[in-house]
Amino acid sequence: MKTIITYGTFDLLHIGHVNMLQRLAELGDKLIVGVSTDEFNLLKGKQCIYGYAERAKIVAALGCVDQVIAEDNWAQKVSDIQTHQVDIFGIGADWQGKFDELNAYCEVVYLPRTPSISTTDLKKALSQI
Ligand code: C2G
Repeated sequence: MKTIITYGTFDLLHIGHVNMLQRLAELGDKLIVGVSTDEFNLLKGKQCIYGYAERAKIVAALGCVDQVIAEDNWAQKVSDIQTHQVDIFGIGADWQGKFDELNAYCEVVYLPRTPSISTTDLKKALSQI
């Protein structure tokens, strides 16, 4: 059983998020997603439209996602990798190099983002309707 883990805010879930999660799911048998809590998002400087409960439920509803956990700090990744016996940590290439230290615990992959879509752009477009 090959287990993959990733993390993110996933606010206003869009095709970029879905493409990433599906690509990561294809790397193994089980995909675990750490969804950032509202408190952690404040630390990340992100103001979400949906609260944690809704974002977690939406991500959990995706067929490619097997388990959702809360992400409430930067440092939890190592213990999550150990607790869940993770084989691969994956995330978008916008984070390229930022999590290389996790190579000590599992394989680390950075996958290309989907171009021309972001939650920030969606918010701007919605505000102009
Ligand atoms: N993503 C993507 N293409 C986009 C937008 C996002 O592939 N057009 C990917 C990001 O690269 C990331 C995932 O979707 O892997 C979630 O993106 P965000 O919700 O923006 O999460 P982020 O703020 O990057 O949080 O500890 C890690 C952080 O929690 C990551």
